Amino acid sequence: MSTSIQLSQENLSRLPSDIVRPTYDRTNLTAGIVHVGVGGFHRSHEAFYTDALLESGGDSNWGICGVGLRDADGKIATILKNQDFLYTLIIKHPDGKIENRVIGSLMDFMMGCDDPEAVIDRMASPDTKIVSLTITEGGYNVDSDTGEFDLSNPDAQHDIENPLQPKLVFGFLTAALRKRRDQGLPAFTVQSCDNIQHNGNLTQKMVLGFARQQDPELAKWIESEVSFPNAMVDRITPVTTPADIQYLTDEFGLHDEWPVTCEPFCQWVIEDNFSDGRPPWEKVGAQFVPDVTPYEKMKLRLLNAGHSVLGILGSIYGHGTIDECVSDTLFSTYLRKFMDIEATPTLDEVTGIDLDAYKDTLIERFGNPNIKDNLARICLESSSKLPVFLIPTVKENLDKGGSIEFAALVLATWCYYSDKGINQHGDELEIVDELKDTLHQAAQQTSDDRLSFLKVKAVFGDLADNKRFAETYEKMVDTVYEQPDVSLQMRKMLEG
Ligand code: CS2
Repeated sequence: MSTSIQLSQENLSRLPSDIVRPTYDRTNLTAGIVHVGVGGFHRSHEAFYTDALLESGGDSNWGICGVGLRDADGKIATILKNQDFLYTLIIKHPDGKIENRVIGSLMDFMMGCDDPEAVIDRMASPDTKIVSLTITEGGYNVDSDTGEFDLSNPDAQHDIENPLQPKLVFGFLTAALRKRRDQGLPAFTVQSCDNIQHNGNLTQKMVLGFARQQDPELAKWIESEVSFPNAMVDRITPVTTPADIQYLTDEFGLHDEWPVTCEPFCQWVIEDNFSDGRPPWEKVGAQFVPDVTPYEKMKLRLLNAGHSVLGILGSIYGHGTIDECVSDTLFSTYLRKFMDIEATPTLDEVTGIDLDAYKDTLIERFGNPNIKDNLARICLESSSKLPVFLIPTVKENLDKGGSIEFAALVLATWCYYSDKGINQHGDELEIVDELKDTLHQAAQQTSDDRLSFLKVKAVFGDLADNKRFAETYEKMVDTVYEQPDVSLQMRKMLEG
């Protein structure tokens, strides 16, 4: 196609007819939601549900104002502004079918690091009913020793002293809630959309941990007035690639600088606990339940842990993406066995969900050949993920005498991965992890002390003190260091 159309509100009517686009009046939207952390996941999930709701005739008070708090968010801010906050969601089905939808629910974007007071005012505005967050597991500023708010973080100290110039999200929320209280306005809901067990409870704990240091009176008000609903969120959203951008240009002559790709599957299970109203997301497929616990446990321990199992073992073996792993029968059998004998026995019954069917669907989703979900994304920040996805399963199985071998091989392989930084063929791995250096140093001591990696308490807690686990892990470490072709050990375990 020779001429390309820049994605913008004005150009929406010029797009080819097979691109779905918002038909509701975007000029009339009010930001009832302020969202911190506008990455791919927010754009494939909450913004997608909210767009569907607006499209179905929903209340125009539920527009979304995005917020970036880090300098690095400047790029998305600029791109979205140039596109009138529109972007394309490229939904890729396993059979090759692709749905393209321009999403219109985002209506503004603000940078907290450029003008913190403007962001605080926006959150404090009576229009704002919900401040939602996707700040990743690491963004919650948890002290890994105590599980409390980490006061040793210099940014947290800065924020305690400078209430109107915060850097971390907790400072922004606290300052905005102070304004709401002082103006006699109801508190907004703080809604985590991160993939963490009891994400609402954790957010509440961290907000209160911060607020108590800065202003104990306000902390009391927050405790009694602000809702922090727990939720389980799910949609596989790989990192956008230049090929995704090119696809829109080649197929449709559409110029979108930052589209998002995702799978067709989408799930959002939310506890119905909102301080100042909420959108009726149930009209577009979200589920409201009294207790989200069984759903989130199921998702974290099967889907996310499953990803980590493939991510770590697949990286050392030399696979590149999740679909490549599951098309290798050895890997998909290993994954299923891990899910069946280690993860499933730790799960509670989930009303209306057949766990076997859920696992079948997971393997199908992972196998979607059009979602090239890179193992580097899966292994990103493993030190924050594994303590949530995998280690609790190991601990529960140790308590009740269950199987631990399948997970132990993954952790031993992670030690090798952190130590060597290469796969079995000698190719360098792209490791991005806040604790990369600590993990590397600990793993390097393995030849002197085979448990050195397992002794990183911030990640494993006291796992190294468990005799049964330590013995199994040591054996696995020996095997992987002797023979980094992990497929041999995987095969042995499946045959044994
Ligand atoms: C992945 C998740 O980050 C990871 O390791 O398991 O991002 C996963 O794709 C999402 O939670 C799916 O909902």
